[in-house]
Amino acid sequence: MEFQIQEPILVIGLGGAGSRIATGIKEELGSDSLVISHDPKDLAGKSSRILINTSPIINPSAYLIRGVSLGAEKSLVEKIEPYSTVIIVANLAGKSGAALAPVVSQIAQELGKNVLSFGIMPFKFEKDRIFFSGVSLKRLKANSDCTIIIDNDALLDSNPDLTPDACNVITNAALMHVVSTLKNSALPLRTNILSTSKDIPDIEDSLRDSLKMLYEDVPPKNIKSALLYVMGGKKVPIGTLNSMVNTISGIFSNDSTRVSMSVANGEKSKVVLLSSVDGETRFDRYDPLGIIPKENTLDWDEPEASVKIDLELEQIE
Ligand SMILES: Nc1nc2c(ncn2[C@@H]2O[C@H](COP(=O)(O)OP(=O)(O)OP(=O)(O)O)[C@@H](O)[C@H]2O)c(=O)[nH]1
Ligand SMILES: [Mg+2]
Repeated sequence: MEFQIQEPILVIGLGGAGSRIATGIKEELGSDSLVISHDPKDLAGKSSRILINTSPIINPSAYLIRGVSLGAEKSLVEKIEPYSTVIIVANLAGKSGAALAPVVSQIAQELGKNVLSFGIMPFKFEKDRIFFSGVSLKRLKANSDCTIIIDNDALLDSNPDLTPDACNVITNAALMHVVSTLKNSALPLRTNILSTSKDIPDIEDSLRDSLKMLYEDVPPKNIKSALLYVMGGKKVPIGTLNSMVNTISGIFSNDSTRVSMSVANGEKSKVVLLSSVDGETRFDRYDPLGIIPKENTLDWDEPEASVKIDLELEQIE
């Protein structure tokens, strides 16, 4: 089964990075967009937006942002209703994105939309975000037909010399590349991991680095299919392209693993690998209670949130 993209499409950006990337996707696909954040700066200049207003608190917790967003459900439903496909771009490494992704994806799913989501995972050193982003990803996955995970940390792990900013440039470009081919190539349903390399002249080295990044997140036996995008591939000899497909097929060595290739034009040559996975990934370990199956979790239906209540109680010392 493949993910179906049906027009009209709404691209929803959550948080600062989510809003920026969503605007890029909207331009690429010629679709509509909606940006949602608790920070007015993220929404500046955007025509369709929802501000999650936590005032007077200016440094709200992610749970509070989520709690306040529940009050915006009606306007969210109104905005999403007219579309067939919803593409959610959530920066799960940020507060707004991780807080809002479960809420927005749940509404889209309940309205019966085709939901494609992109989730950006934090760097390892962002320790305070790991747990929350893990739980948020689990819910985003459950509410989406297809989820594409971009793991900042895996890229940094396999390229320790990169700065966080350089990592963002690389992963955002890889994400945009997948988006630009959405209309021509099929996406498998389920969870996919996006991996790539930094700019290196040799395309086979780029493939090796992309695989290294992928292995940070998932054991090879859990990889069910792989789509290999070769940017600048029209300048690469056919023999090299062929041997790259053989290399990947050999590594996954599971007869049922499908490998396909899409060659794109481009100045620099580089590999972007989109692998669909089944079973455990590194992100399941971000939430220590994640091993408990859903049916044994009593309060799964509603994501945890805190609400803003101004109790008129005297402070008792
Ligand atoms: N891949 C990628 N990750 C990003 C990008 N921008 C931010 N991040 C990640 O998100 C983390 C938080 O960055 P912020 O700029 O605060 O992101 P934000 O979306 O505004 O998040 P909040 O303000 O917390 O809602 C960074 O440390 C990175 O891990 C981006 O453009 N690409
Ligand atoms: Mg921000």
